[in-house]
Amino acid sequence: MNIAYIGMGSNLESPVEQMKSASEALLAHPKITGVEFSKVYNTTPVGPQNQPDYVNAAAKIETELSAVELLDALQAIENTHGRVRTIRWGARTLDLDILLYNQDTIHTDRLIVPHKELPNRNFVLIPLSDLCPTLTLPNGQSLAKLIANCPENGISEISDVTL
Ligand code: ROI
Repeated sequence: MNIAYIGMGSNLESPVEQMKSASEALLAHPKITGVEFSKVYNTTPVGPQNQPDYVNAAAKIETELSAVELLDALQAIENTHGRVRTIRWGARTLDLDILLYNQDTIHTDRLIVPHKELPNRNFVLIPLSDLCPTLTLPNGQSLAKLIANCPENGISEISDVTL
């Protein structure tokens, strides 16, 4: 069995509802089990500022899917949520990224794991820390140290929402 961490984000078309529906799709997937969710956060956009705030969270899952099969499964969920790939770093209805897959390092055309921007994004690091505060990356860096060194970006828990 493989353990993966997935980053979840939305800033269009009722982001909280998008995230809830994405979490239901993960829970319902026949080859994804042991699903746990982080807290849910409201976050300031990283990149272009002329877009709505995001809702972000993370999930820990167990799966027999390979990393690329998991990517296919996540993209299928994104597509049923009206995700349209337009401009780089633009607004999106739903983004599901593989952050970590076991302690594997993967570099293919379709997939880079751990996610390249992980160290720069507190909207990913903080939800990961909810799920596993002692987590380390394949290169040995600890989550705690990454969080300490990450650029500041607005993030606040949405305490009345759970996935
Ligand atoms: N900014 C925030 N706060 N949250 C995201 O999920 C997010 N996703 C992105 C970009 C556009 C880089 N900025 C983001 O892809």
